[in-house]
Amino acid sequence: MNKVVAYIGLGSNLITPEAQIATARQAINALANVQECAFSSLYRSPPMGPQDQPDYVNAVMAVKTDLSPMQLLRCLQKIELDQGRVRKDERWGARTLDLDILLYAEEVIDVPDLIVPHYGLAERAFVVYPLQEIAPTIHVPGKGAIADLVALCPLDGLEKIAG
Ligand code: A4P
Ligand code: MG
Repeated sequence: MNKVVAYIGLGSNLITPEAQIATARQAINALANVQECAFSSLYRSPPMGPQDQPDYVNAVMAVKTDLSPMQLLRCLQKIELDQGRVRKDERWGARTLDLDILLYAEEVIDVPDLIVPHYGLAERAFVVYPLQEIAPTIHVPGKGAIADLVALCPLDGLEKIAG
């Protein structure tokens, strides 16, 4: 299979989020058939959803891979579990690590376990701003050019973490 570029959204708001993101980055790089091409700055933002949880740290990573979208999803879910992710019933609750497939080449995927582009992509400042940082000319299938998505997306308290 040919390699494609996929974009992964990383998020954490528990147990030293910056360290969770760094560990996840290493774990993704350690996957067979996945190589990092770019990694955004880290961004901090207030929680979307329930407000009684800590601020989040988010980043976006571009990888080259010949894993299928579903194989990539299963690998990312294993990394989430390895880093102590506990799935709870509460929607949008606190988590040590959330790994979402934002984009997989130009593909549009809609199967029970996987929706690509990620369903919240265009509305989430903590996704579109870091995505634009590493892919300033990318086109999001069904949504538009990243510059247009950023222009329409309020910052909602998002700030780049220095350093
Ligand atoms: N799934 C479908 N499509 C995808 C995809 N493209 N990538 C399915 C990854 N998973 C995908 O995910 C639920 C199901 O989504 C999985 O079984 C998978 O097959 P999950 O990770 O178990 O649950 P979740 O992450 O709690 O649900 P959800 O709705 O994906 O949460 P979100 O949308 O990821 O939101 N605030 C800030 N500031 N920053 C954040 O990062 N994140 C969340 C979680 C809430 N508030 C936040 C942030
Ligand atoms: Mg998720």
